[in-house]
Amino acid sequence: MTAKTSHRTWAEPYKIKMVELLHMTTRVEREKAIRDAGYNTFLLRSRDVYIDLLTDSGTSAMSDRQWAGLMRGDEAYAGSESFYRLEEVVRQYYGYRHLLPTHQGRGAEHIMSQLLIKPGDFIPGNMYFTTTRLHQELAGGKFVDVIIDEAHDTQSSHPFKGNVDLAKLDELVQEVGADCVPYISLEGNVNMAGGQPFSMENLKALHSYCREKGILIMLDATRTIENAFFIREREAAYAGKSVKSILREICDLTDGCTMSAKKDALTNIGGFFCCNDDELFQRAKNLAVIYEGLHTYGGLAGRDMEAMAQGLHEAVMEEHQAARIGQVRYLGNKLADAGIPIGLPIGSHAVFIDAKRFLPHVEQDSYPAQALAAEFYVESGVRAMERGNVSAGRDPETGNNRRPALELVRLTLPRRVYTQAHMDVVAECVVNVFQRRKQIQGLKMTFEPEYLRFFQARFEPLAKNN
Ligand code: PLI
Repeated sequence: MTAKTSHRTWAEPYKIKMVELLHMTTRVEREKAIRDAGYNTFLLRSRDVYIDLLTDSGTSAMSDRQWAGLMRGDEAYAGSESFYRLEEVVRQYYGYRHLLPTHQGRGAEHIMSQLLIKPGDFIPGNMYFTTTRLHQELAGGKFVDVIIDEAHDTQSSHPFKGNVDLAKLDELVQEVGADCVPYISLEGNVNMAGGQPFSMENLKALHSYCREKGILIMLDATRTIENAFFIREREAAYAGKSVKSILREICDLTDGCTMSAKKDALTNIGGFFCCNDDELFQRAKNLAVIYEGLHTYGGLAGRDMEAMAQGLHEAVMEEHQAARIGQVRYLGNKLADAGIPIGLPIGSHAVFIDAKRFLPHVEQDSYPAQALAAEFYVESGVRAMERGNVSAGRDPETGNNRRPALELVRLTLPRRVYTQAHMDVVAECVVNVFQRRKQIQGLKMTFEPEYLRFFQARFEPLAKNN
């Protein structure tokens, strides 16, 4: 791709019109804040955070056009014009026939799981996502990981660590029968694997396999525009194509999707479910009125749908994706150059720190990634998120911690929010903590909620030499 103007490769294609002031804290204040939060960064108050890299979900900066869209929102209960505008944009970029807005991604996951899964079913997928798997389990299904082995190894530089291992998938289908596999849950830029893409070649092979077996492919489209960017960059046959056309080709090979619009789509709230099948859509609309709202708003205000429609136009822009992914790489490369163990290749939405290699002396049931995220906060007011043993939860059959191969701290970059100087502060923070890593102890869990424990669990430090 040739740059339209001469600028540095990933410089931002926008300028700042309004700023939000940040609150600075002292180390003593942060030590108290993290103690009060039970060493869980989800329980910190945002006013106590300097650089918030907890998540890229709902944290994007909206553009002037999105803010203008808020004024245009049609707040009719039924048949809102904003819905029809959103429907047109989703059809244009994603290509599915039917759109059902939902309050956010998990609302769509709930509806889809209830519609497609019957008790005793198996749902293969390219690695679990927390809310996705929980909804599959609540519907009576069992998730089975069929991602390629390289995805579980932070040091593998495989360009498409989000690929499905078709041999693993076939083994499952042979064992349980295709009738017990309603669909494969295929995520773009797999979050828990470090923001790693699948290739179009892999998706085409998956499509042929699933057509032959009568298994649907349901896409988690949350970060699939970013996946399309990686396909263009890494798959020779797509080098000259646009992100838009690659996104469309991905969707055309799938049967429907769930979407958290709080990521790719640059909005602060929202999601949707899409499908091509008329009968499935009828049933989805009917469930929506119980759990979300009428099918032309699905838990969203008209203005939210306007912001989403405009956000999607901006999200598929080449220069937006170049800046987005460029900024993540800037931070990742700085950390890698300083010898910090990070997940490779650097993903699209976050830099993942390998807590097992950062804190080899902390055993996994003492939650090294949770402890490390708390240390980053105390060091510099940088808020990160654990993506390891706490997030993975317990095996429902044994009740034991799942102890996933990946024990990661995620430094997640909100879209269009922070500057290069902020990234330098984050890198300094991580390097400072790395220098004193031997003094860092693990944690013990003192409160564990029943579902999605990482959001609300509380911890305290293990006594020294424990
Ligand atoms: O947070 P929701 O309900 O809008 O979306 C749930 C969800 C579904 N799929 C994927 C791949 C996600 O990443 C996701 C939410 N992710 C969050 C909140 C995150 O911090 O990564």
